[in-house]
Amino acid sequence: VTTGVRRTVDIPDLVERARAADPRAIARLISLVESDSPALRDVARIMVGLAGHAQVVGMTGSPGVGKSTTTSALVRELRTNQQRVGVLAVDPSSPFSGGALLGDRVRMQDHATDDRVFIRSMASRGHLGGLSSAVPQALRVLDAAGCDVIIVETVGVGQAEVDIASLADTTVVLLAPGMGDGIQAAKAGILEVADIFVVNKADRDGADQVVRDLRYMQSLGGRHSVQGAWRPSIVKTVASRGEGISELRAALEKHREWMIRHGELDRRRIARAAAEIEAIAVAHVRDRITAVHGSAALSASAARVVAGETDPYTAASDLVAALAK
Ligand SMILES: Nc1nc2c(ncn2[C@@H]2O[C@H](COP(=O)(O)OP(=O)(O)OP(=O)(O)O)[C@@H](O)[C@H]2O)c(=O)[nH]1
Ligand SMILES: [Mg+2]
Repeated sequence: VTTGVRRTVDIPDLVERARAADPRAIARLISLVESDSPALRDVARIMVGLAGHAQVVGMTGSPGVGKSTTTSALVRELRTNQQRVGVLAVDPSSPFSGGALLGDRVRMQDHATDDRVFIRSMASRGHLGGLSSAVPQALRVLDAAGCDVIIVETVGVGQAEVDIASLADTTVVLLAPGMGDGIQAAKAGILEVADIFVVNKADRDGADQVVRDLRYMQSLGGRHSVQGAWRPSIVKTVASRGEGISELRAALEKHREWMIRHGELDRRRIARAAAEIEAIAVAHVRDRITAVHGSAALSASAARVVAGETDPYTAASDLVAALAK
C-alpha cells in the first residue's frame, strides 16, 4: 500500500502490532487516519471486527473546568483496576493538533511511562469544516489496540461538544462552582447530552449549589424525564486531589451496564455508524461533483442562479443527475 508520501506502509503489520499494544504502531495508525491519506480506507477495512470492546467516554465542559485533571485522575483510577486506557484530547478550535494542548500533555505526564495508557491530541476540524472523520477512526484504532476505556476530552465551546457527545458511549459534562456554568451549560444544550455530571472543584464554595441547580433542572423535564430513561448521575469531585474519582468510575460502569441492559449501547453505536456512513457518502458525492463536472462547474452554475437563469434546486438536481450517468 502506498501513501501520499512515497512510502510503503505495511498496514496489516501495523494493525497486528497495534493489537499487541505497541504504542509506536498505534501512533502511526492514528497519524495515517489523521492525514486523511488513501490509507485511511485500508486501515478502516483491515480493522473490521476488531473494535467494539472499549467504552468511549466523552469529557466536555467549559475551559478550565478541570477536564484534563479529571481525565488524568480517572486514568490513574482505571489503571489501579488493571484497565487499559486511551485518551484523545480533541481541540475543536484548531485545524492543527498539538500546540494548544501542550498544557494537557504536561498534566498527563504522570502516565507517560505507562505503556498501558495511550495519550494523543488531535485537531477536530476536518477538511470539510465538520468534525474530522479521523476522530471515529482514531477511536477504532485505540479500541482495536485493546483499550477498555477511551476518554475523549474536548472543550465545551460551540457545537464541538455536541459533536463529541455523538461519538461517545457515555458523555460526562463537567461543571464547577463560580463559572456561571448553570446558565452557560443550559444555553449550549450540553445538559441534554450529559449522561453523567461531574461537579468539579468541590473544594470551592458553591459546589453544593451547582448540584442543587442540576437537580432542579432535572426536575423540570427533558429527555431524561421520560419513563424508564437514564437519569444522569451527579458526582462531586476534587480532581486535583483525586477525590470523587472512584465514584466517577462507578458511575461510568453503572451507565455502561444500564445501556447494555436496555439495548441503548447498540442503538447509540448504530446511530453513530449511520452518521458516519452518511458523512462519508456526502463527502464522496462532493468529490464526484468536482471529478465529473470540474471545479469551475459549481461557480458557473451559481452564476446562472444569481443571473436569474435558473433556481438552486434545479441547478443541484442537474449536478447530481449527471453523476449517475
Ligand atoms: N481548586 C481546584 N482546582 C482544580 C481542580 N481540578 C482542577 N483544578 C485546576 O483548574 C485548572 C484547570 O484545570 P484543567 O484540568 O487544565 O482544566 P481543563 O478543563 O482541562 O482546561 P482546558 O483544557 O483548558 O479547557 C488547573 O489549574 C487545575 O489545577 C479541583 O478539583 N479544585
Ligand atoms: Mg484540558
